[in-house]
Amino acid sequence: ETLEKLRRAYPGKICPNATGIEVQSVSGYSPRQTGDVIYKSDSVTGFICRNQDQPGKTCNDYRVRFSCHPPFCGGGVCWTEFFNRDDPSVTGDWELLKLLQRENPGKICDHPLFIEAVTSDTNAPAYTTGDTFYRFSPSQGFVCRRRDQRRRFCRDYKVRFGCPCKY
Ligand SMILES: [Ca+2]
Repeated sequence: ETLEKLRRAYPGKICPNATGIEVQSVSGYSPRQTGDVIYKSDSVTGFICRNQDQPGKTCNDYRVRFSCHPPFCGGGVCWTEFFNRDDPSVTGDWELLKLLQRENPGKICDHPLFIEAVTSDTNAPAYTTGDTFYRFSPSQGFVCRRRDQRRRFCRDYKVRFGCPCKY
């Protein structure tokens, strides 16, 4: 349950700088109660239990959660609608934050905290398509360039941004 993989599996659900981690086996026991030898458990890496560290058994199945600072905490993140300003027919799919802000005045905050990108036709998360992304960040937006792909083509994506709700 590393943060890297959890962020990919749950885009926008974990704050950028978590302050703490809490771990439980799926049956509700702490790692101390299960007796497993834990390889890593912190708010930077996440959680790792390796079978190779357990004498004569395998790791329990664990779930984790993280503590976050405001505005993430307390429902302070509000998502915009999805935007789809470009299609990948020329150089690629360009969904840059600056262009989207200019073309949709008042609809996106100045400094989004999160970005989510999905395919426009099937709503598949961008990280599942196998495309390589030139830009994919809440501060810059999203770009898929055809030249970066082995097959020289990108799927068409739409994006939305997570903003502090007070906006
Ligand atoms: Ca698009």
